[in-house]
Amino acid sequence: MQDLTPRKEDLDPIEIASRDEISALQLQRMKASLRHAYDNVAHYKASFDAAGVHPDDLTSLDDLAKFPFTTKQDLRANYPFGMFAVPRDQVARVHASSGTTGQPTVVGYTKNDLDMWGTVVARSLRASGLRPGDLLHNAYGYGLFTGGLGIHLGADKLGLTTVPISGGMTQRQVRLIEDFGAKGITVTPSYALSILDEYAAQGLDPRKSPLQVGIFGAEPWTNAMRREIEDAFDMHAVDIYGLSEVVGPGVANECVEAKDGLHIWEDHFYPEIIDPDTGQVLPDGALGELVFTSLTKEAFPIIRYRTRDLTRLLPGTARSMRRMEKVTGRSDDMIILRGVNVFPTQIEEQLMEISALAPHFQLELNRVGHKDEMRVKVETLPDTVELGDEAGRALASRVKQAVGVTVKVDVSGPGGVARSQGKAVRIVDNRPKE
Ligand code: DLL
Repeated sequence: MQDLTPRKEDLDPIEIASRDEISALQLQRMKASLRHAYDNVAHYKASFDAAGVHPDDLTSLDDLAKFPFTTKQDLRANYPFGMFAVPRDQVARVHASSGTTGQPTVVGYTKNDLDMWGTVVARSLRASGLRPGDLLHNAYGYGLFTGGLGIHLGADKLGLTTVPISGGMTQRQVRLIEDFGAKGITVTPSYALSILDEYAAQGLDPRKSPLQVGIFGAEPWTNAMRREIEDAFDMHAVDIYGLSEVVGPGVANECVEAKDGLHIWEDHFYPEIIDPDTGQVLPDGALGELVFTSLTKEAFPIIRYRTRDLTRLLPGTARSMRRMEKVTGRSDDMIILRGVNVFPTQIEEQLMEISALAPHFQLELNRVGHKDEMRVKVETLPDTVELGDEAGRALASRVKQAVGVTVKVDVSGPGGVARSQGKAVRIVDNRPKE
């Protein structure tokens, strides 16, 4: 793998500023953001008033803890444009979540917001090792999802050649990566695996592909998966994080030279970690739920938004800005199986240890009698079909050892597990609704 470390002089100065400078900027911006939300969004005025707090009460960053949280329910209750802080005709763009669990959540951006978003995505792509003039194959979905168009904004800003291929039509993905000579690929890690399969199907060696870096996010993935993908393509794999409610991709990104967690672009997004049960702010280093406050957004300021993503905050390394550890999972995706908490990433880690199994998996939950049962659906590789039973037993035993739950493993042949073209569906819950 080539050294893709960006040059120091190409970084935004704030990325390597002192902590004091970063905190001073954050405080000044946080005051303005709270004031903007309070003055222009009825929901924030009502929720601050109900909690007995006013933007003037914030004199230090720690004072943020006095302000109420914002949840997905608040956004739904204000569907579609009730959380906007500017008149609708100043909103240059809207995006929306898929809304699989009810009403979609709508978010909006002014022209300045789009400019800020482009800046943080450009910073993310540069941290990943891309430079002006490089060719980027952008396979995140274009549309209401923030992935495709968000990456596109940053790619334009950094001066890349962007191939806006979006998701799907996997044969064509491989063809264009090869024909155009893509240096970078932006895609979900699960869809990257489908592209990898397609290399094999076309008889091509992925290690000979022009790709030098993959920038993977929009769903949880493990360091074990990183090793698998890096080895398969002979390229770097870095993690990009974001969510629509905060901006989209580009809230945090790993640096290619360190790959030690994702630097949060703290000059625009202020992170906290809380205890998900009590709402108490936890010290850096503790595992809990990530909460974000936007510092510069105009159309859709967001104050103390509960992401439900579980991680911890760590000090800066390659950049001064704090890092978040790779996300363990969403609290909504936590399975409680006979009293034990299980995240799909824990199963992924064990699966990656078994060389006879492909990296694709799905978890199926069933109610059998009065008990819940989890079936792990996996598949063999083309040349390991006869090792399937043994590999399945090995996986069940590893999961029992490392995670502490008994699972059934269903091993099929190649192609047996449902593929994703975007975010993978890891859990199929067949249990009766209570
Ligand atoms: O997934 C934005 C995005 C697009 C991020 C492309 C990175 C790349 P949403 O659809 O609103 O936005 O989903 C946000 O996805 O709260 C996490 O649960 C999950 N997620 C996003 N990035 C990561 C990541 C986009 N790197 C939700 N690791 C978030 C783990 C991630 N989970």
